[in-house]
Amino acid sequence: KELATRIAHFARFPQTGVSLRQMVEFGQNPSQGTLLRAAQFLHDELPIRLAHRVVELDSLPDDLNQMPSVLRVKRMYIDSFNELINFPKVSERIREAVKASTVQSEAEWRQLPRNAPNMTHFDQPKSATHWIPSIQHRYHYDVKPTELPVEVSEYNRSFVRTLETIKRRHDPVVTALAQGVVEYKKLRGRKTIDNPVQHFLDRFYLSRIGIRMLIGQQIELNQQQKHKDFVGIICTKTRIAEVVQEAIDNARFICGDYYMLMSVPEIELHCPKELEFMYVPSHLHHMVFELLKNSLRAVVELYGDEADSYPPIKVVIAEGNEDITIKVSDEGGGIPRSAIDQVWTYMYTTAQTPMLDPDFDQSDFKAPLAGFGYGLPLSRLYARYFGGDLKLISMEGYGTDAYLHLSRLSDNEEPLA
Ligand code: W6P
Repeated sequence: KELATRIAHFARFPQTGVSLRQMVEFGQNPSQGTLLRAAQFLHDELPIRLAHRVVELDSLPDDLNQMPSVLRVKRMYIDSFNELINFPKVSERIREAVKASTVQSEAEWRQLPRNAPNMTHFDQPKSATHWIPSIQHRYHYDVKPTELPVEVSEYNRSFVRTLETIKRRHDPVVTALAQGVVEYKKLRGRKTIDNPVQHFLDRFYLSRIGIRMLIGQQIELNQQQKHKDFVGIICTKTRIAEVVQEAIDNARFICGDYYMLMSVPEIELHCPKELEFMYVPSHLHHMVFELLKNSLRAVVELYGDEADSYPPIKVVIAEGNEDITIKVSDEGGGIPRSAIDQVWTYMYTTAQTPMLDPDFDQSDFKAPLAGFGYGLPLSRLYARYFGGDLKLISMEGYGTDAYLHLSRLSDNEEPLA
């Protein structure tokens, strides 16, 4: 079919990663012209990423690709793919106008030093990388206050509306795929998922984080900037202590609520004052909140919900050159070493409701203090997305330490499976 050919065509192009630094450099005080360039990049890049996912969904083993929920997810990716490739291209006239408003021409760009990063990508035709030079080097400053045709901002607005539709469409993807895995396990009489499926889900969800990050940035950059330290949804001066303290308050509240506790375990925070770094606050909150819920649960279940007091959970934040590391230590009895791997597998717990997206509106959602569901594996993906990681070390019979590493070197490109 024609659609299948198109998908296959786009899936042959390599995906193009963007680093946190690139997102920030590109997104600072963007003019309508810069936003248009970003739109052009996304207009090329998103169909490529979506097509890769469709191909992967199609090639899931053992009829997992035939589960109704998996087909539903595939349909979402195809619908969004179609919407994007049917979205009009920027007209020659508009493109020329934007080009004229920028300081440097493509010819000038070509004369730049050969060792400029990703220089070689530039000549690769028909891939989204074509737009990347401007993103990577910001050689195309829109400093000339030239009047851009009104069509530029109209195009931007219209493209943002399309992105909003797509983002909303994909809200239920994590839950739907989880449902698909349940259907599969039922059909095959399985209790666990095997490594290939685990790896597929890791790749798939990681890719989803990236797509939503890019879409979120584009939508946000087109709004009026709310706060001076924000570039899209990235905060260039994320005050870690503040975000972590909020996660502490929220986790303790939910814990007390869930277990109906008289006294909720204390959580001590040791953090260098004024420690700031560039990050997405909602991601940070999401990960720390997830770790704290697990620690609280372990402590409360070990000591019982009627205890007068509990051993406190300790959060230590260390600032290195390479990483900022957040350690969460509990004395909740630990996990047997043989069970550690289980923690990272996607086991669907029935109580699970979308606590899964940091950008998902959760205000009306009463969270269960769910156990090992999707929370930890997804948090690890959020950490890895910006070059960090999440590790657990447990002393069975005592407690667990979780290490959340966040890379300070914002040059890490998105990991693209
Ligand atoms: C536990 C199990 C766990 C998972 C993640 C973080 C903390 C903890 N504590 O007992």
